[in-house]
Amino acid sequence: MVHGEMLTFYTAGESHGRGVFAFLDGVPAGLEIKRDLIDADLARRQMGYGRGGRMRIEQDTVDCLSGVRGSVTLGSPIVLAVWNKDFENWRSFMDPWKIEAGKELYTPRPGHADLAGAVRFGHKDLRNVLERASARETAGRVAAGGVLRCFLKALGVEVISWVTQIGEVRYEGGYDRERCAASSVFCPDHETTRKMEQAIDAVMESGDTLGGEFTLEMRGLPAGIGSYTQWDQRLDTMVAGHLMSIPAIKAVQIGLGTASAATPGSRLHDAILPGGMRGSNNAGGMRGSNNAGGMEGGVSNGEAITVTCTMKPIPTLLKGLPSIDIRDGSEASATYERSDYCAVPAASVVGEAMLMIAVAKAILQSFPRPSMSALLAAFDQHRSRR
Ligand code: EPS
Repeated sequence: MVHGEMLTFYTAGESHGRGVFAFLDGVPAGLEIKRDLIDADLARRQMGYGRGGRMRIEQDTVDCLSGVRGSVTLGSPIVLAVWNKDFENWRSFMDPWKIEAGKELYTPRPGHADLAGAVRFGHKDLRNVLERASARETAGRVAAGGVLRCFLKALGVEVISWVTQIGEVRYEGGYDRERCAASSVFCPDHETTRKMEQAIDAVMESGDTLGGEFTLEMRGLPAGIGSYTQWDQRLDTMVAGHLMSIPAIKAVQIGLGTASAATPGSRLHDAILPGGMRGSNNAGGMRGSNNAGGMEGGVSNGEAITVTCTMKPIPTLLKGLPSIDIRDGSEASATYERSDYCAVPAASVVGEAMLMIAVAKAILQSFPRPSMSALLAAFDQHRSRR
């Protein structure tokens, strides 16, 4: 557990096991949980042009096994379940007590956890790795993220995301709620959406896969969340770590990110406008620009938190990449397992969840309170501070 951590979050579950589970401890008591909100996030995670056959089997919804009573948190540990419908087709291979042979795998996919995971745990059957390494696990993250969406909403904080790149097709504009919701790839521009779909169609035809990029924005977070006093309490440490943990994410940029390297300091740093101390009232707009992405010195500065994440292409290819048979090291092609062609839109929903988990942890680290009423009172007092 990280130094000073009040909120803990873990997941459990195998891709074709009984279900995917999320464990949250430290959510204050008295928070109203809206099940529809969690289910809406779970449904969005299943969407996106370029998803594979599994999404036609599943209809993910949240089940709550503990910690919530009458839609209100108790302050006790919360366990959420997203049951796998596909388990019925896999029961004889995934049963905890007795399994049949027939689903073993020996040729690791380059880019997947298969080989490195087998070395780590000494598995002789790659099935034992990929069942847990599968991105199916992200359903648990999104379910937990839904609980924290309710938490952040209660504090006046909102998170949005949109897809900014698929393959070589880029979108440079801003966010638009309606147009993003109407897009099959969660990109706010109709013409770019069409080009992104075409890029996905092309890889679907050739049996290839595509990665891309998405942007996250969190509005309404007051200044003063996180800390510069210890490396692991910096808000940027927490945000970057949580987002980097999403399967297939290879880069996380905060604010202007890598473009900061070529921008002189005189143009990069965000001018503090008169009245800038009021950053703590979470209104934003107290700075001439937001190149810092809403964080300075590991502490939120009252502007929007902006993060961009880069996703590599899914490593499961119809035409298996060069690999080996782990039983004797001989040359072989990687096994094809049903998968997605492009999961960037789905990853953007997971990104929202992980950003919400990171920031909720930071809020509860800065303001450790056992109940929502105590936290709201502390937050109100903080916001009115000059
Ligand atoms: C996924 C479920 C998985 C994959 C995909 C994401 O289901 P299945 O293996 O039964 O097809 O579709 O997983 C991966 C892309 C991966 O690399 O493991 C899901 O629910 O998101």
